Amino acid sequence: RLLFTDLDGSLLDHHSYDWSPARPWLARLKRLGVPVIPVTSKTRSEIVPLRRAMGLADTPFIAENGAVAGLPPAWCHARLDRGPGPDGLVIKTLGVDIGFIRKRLAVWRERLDVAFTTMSEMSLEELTDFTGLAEPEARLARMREGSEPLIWADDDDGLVAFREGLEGDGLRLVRGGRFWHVTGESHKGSAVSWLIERFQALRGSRPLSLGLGDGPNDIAMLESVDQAVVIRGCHGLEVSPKQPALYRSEATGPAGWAEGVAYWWGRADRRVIPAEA
Ligand code: 2M8
Ligand code: MG
Ligand code: MG
Repeated sequence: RLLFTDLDGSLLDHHSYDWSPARPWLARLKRLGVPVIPVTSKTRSEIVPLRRAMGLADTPFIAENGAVAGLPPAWCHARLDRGPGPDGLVIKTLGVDIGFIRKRLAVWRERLDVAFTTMSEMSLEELTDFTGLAEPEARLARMREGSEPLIWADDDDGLVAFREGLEGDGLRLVRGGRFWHVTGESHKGSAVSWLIERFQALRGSRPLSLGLGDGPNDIAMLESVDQAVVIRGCHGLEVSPKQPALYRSEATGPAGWAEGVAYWWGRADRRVIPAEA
C-alpha cells in the first residue's frame, strides 16, 4: 500500500503548520511499512528538513505541484538512475524551469495588462505575514525550481485570458490554499501516477493507493489513486474529484487527515490495525 498526501491544510494545519494530531497514525503506518509520500506545493528546500522532522526520511516526495520528485535509494533503479546527492536523494525534474515560467509571467502581465504579485516579488515580511510561515521557512519557500506561486489581484475575465495565455506556453495554473501556482504540464496527478508506475516496476506488483488533500490543486492526485479523502478546507474552495471511492472528513487539517486514514484503514485492514499507537 502507498499513501500520498498533500501537506498544507492536510497533514499540516492551514494556520499553525502543526501535524501533532496525525502523529499516532504516522507512527502506525511506519510500523506497518506503508510509505507516506508528501505531494505538495512546497519546494524541495522546504520538504527536505520537514520530512526528516516528520519521520518520513525514507519515503519519496513530490514538490512544487508535480514539478520535482525526490527519491530515496530504495525507489531508484540501480542502473537507470544517477547516484544520490549529498542528502541521499535522487532528484528528478518532471516540470519546466522556473526561469521560463518567470519570463512568460512577465510577458502575459504586460500583454494582457493584468495585476498579480508573484511570491518572488513579495518581501520576506509580506510573505511571513501572508502565510504565517516563520522567516527561515519563508526563505525556503522562495527557493522555487519549477513553479511560481502568485496572488491574483485582477478580475475573473483577466484570469481566464491569463490561463489561456499560459496554456499556449505549455504552462498550467492551479489553485492551492492561499496562492495560485504556475507550473509546467506536470501536476500532482501525473507525478503520483509516475511514482505508482515506478513502484510497480521495482516491486513487480501494483500497490493499493490512498490519497489525501484539501485543495483544488489536489484534485488530479485524488483522481489518480484507488481511494481518496477530501479534507475539509479552511479556504472555502470547492474540491470535487471524479472519484467513486471518496471520503470527506468532518475535521480540518491533521485531525481530518487522521480521520480519513482511519476511515480507509478501518475498512480494508481492520485486522492489522494495532490497538495502540
Ligand atoms: C504555498 O502553497 C500553499 C499550498 O496549497 C498555498 O498555495 O497556499 C507554497 O508557496 C509553499 O511553498 C508554502 O510553503 C506555502 C505556505 O503556506 O504556500
Ligand atoms: Mg493543501
Ligand atoms: Mg499543497
